[in-house]
Amino acid sequence: MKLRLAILFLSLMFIIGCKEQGVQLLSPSIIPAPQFLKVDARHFSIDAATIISNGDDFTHSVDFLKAFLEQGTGRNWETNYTTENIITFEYDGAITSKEGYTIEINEQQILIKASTDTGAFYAAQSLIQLMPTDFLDSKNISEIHIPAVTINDEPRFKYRGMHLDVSRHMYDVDFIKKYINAMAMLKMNNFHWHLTDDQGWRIEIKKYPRLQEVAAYRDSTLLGHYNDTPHQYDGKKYGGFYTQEEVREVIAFAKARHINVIPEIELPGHAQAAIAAYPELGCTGENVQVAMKWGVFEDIYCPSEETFTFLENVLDEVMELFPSKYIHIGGDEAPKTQWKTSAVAQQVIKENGLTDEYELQSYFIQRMERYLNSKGRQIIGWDEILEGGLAPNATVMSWRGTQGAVEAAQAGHDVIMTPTSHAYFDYYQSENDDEPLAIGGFLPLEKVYNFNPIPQELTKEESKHILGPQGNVWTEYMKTSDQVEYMAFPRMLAMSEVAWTNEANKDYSGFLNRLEAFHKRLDALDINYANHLYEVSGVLNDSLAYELSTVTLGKEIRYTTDGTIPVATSTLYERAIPFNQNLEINTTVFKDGKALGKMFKQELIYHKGVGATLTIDKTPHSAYAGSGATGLINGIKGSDSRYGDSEWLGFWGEDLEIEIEFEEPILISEIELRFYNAPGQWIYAPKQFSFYSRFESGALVADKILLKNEAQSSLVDFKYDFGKYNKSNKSKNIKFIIPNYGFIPEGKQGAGNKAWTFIDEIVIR
Ligand code: TNX
Repeated sequence: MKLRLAILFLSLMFIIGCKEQGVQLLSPSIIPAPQFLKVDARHFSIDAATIISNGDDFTHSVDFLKAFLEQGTGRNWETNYTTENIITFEYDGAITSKEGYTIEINEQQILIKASTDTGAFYAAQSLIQLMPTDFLDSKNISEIHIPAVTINDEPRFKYRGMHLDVSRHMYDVDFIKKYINAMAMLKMNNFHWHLTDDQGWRIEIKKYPRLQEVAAYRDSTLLGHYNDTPHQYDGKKYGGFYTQEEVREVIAFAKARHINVIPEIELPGHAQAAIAAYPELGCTGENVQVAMKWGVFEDIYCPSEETFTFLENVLDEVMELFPSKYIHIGGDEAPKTQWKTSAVAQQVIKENGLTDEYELQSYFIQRMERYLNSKGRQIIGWDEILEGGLAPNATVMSWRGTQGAVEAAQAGHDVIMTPTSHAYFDYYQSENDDEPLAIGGFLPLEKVYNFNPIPQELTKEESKHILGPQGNVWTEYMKTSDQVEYMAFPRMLAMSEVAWTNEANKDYSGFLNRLEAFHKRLDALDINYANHLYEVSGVLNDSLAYELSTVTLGKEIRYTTDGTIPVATSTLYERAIPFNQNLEINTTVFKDGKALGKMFKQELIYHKGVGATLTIDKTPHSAYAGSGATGLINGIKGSDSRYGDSEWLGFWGEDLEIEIEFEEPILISEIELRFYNAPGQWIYAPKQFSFYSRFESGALVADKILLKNEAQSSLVDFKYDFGKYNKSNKSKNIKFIIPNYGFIPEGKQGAGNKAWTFIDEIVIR
């Protein structure tokens, strides 16, 4: 399909001003945004006589739309051909994109063209989004007015995925269908079903009944967060599995919505549940339990012939059920400790001339790949499958950043982009303290939206290997489907636009205004989405004034600085608030005199470092760059519970030198340093740091300070008395040398990897 220069008339206003004979038209709020959309003032009205063409080529999409219309209008819809008052589906071979379509609406008809049923289906989805949001709720609609639009559309990426982990927590088949239905609405086409993990095996495999009897259940589940120690458990048996019948039902449901279901059967790691059922699959032969807490476990499959036979048999049943070309075999987070001491593993290493356990992992994956390839399937694996040599035909799912993606694409492998920095919907989406407990991290909607799945390092040719992005929903902290919805929406909407809409046609503020309108649609679908649209965010500008903003149009921001709760008559925010003393700002979004969102509170500490010059000898990791180096002396402390917010800076494995130069020499009495500490997320406060300070007198003072790192809390907030170095001498500068914690010790999450250092406000008093 030839796309003309895309001019997106993406609604700045929710309601188009045009009132035609009393007809109020909604401005289109389609998500993901079509590549080309033009609206004119006319409209088409669906009334009691409107019919639908039987569109021989697209019976399935026609039926889908018909069912929707019948449900909404409460009448039977006839199919026929005429030229007026009709919704017509037409085959158009000139539309070369297999998923592309066009919609042309005028007073007489709605004309949909596509060259495949998939294209016609996406057209139907767009058309549904042009109908009133409460369509399905309001029977007795005598006339439905649809704006006269022209849409030319096709996706940017051919892979548009959502993942769901059903091992850590499990959800009923109805919910899985609801999730798939929402994906289809957003034109996503791959559902990655994470079916097995340490905490539970969730797919019926008839040949191995102990997978159902043992591996599907754990005796107890961790309470609270993994970082809360000592660990406590609920003492309740938890589990279940999807029968093959149910799996078939889900696949058929997805297929009818043009969604492919990719099963994931994890190997060689994340296999503790299977080993609990069949200890002979492990390397120690010892009995283990299905895991009751989260993380990475030592018990992995032993590379014995018995294991390979088991896995091949399991995959035979899986392939019987899933028509998907891709089968995901995991490959992530497989500790090699047990292989090092296992005679069987060492024998396989020797017999196959492998150099170490990493090559053994690669041997393991390649062997599984050969098996699946021989049955006409392709494997997908997490980016660890690059270690020790990539399986020849594997597609890589890049999650630990984008380096794996670059490496794989350059080696000619296909890649799916799911980096933790932009695609992990189990991370917090807001800095509010009352968010439901989550694994950690911080991934606000805007960051998802601004994700560009093509890594900069790739050439145009190499970037053809990037199949597309995927949002991942790991469910350690999502006990219910309501929670899954809260974490997945609206970030799934943002990801759908990342996957579908070309970069040039994306626009975050336009998206937010469409999202605001879309809330009603989500309400109608009974989806428990998170709403952070009516919040205030603040930033300190270069002239040391604090700027407030909110993301949707047509709202007022009101605030107080005396500790009281803002009301409709509090100060209206019009210009940045000067920061020349300690400030406590309380602020809320209002519309028509009513508070919409919750109150946002920000404390600003006017300390002696504010306004000084700060340099760091390293650049923070791009995923955790906060508000840059000056953010360390902007008077704003980072969140005590979200290290990925706009204040914390994250550095991976690097030693740091941070220097603060004061405009005028100052007398320092106390210094406060803050480090984040979250061993579960590989983040460790340093064990020590040193500082140097040059006095006005020319003298230099230096000292080394040991930090107690036994902190059980997420924060190492350290204050020290600087006055003892310096009773009356003013400092011209101060320099901190902060060595990284080093390698993560055995027995901890991420053992053997470099630790992260997270630092935020350096408060100088
Ligand atoms: C890492 S992503 C994992 C999962 C966890 C997730 C939590 C990946 C391949 N492995 O097992 O659930 O982090 O964010």
